[in-house]
Amino acid sequence: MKLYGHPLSTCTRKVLCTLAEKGHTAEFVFIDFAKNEQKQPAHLARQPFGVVPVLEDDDFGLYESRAIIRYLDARLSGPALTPSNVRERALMDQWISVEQGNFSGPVMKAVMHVMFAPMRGEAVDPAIVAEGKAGGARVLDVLEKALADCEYLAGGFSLADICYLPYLEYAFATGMGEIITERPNVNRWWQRISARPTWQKTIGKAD
Ligand SMILES: N[C@@H](CCC(=O)N[C@@H](CS)C(=O)NCC(=O)O)C(=O)O
Repeated sequence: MKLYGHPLSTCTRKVLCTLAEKGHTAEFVFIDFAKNEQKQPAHLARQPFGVVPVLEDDDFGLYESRAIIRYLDARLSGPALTPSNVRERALMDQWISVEQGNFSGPVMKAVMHVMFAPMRGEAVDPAIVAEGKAGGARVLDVLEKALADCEYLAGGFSLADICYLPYLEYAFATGMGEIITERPNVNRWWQRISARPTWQKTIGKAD
């Protein structure tokens, strides 16, 4: 298998973490954003929207990180990351949809602003940060209740937990960690899932 991606990309990280959880690796093909490689014809032939990641499994190509991690979980040996219980599986899908539809957008808008405004010689705009935090907090308020009496979002550790990890990591890295730490159940969940060796490996903090 080949994975086309960028090690700092949130969507690539979901796939790398899933591979690690399954106990597999893929050949990593670095797509250099600094050279705009994701918008070049060779990559557009794999991913017509000009983004990463892309998975190639022999003659089968697949893009969209959440589709890729579902494919990998079904395709590879290793621990199941999708609950067998039909209601837990439905909950997993619900939380992945909430991540995609409500959480990662506002959080990443603020994260990118904090990371890139100084590089453009611009001041960080507190209003953009506040908006991202408010959007993230709205979802974390809901997760706080959902995590009141369970360790993970959908039964055992699942693809749903993996989907939140990259965005929570960047929230901390850009000074927005309090939206996590001020919610005790969310904070315990974050501590639990981010300590996994597979996540530490994904972000380059462990072998
Ligand atoms: N919905 C897509 C989003 C992919 C995406 O936005 N990837 C970002 C990195 S996380 C990217 O390639 N950005 C480069 C660009 O927009 O030019 C997925 O889940 O795979």
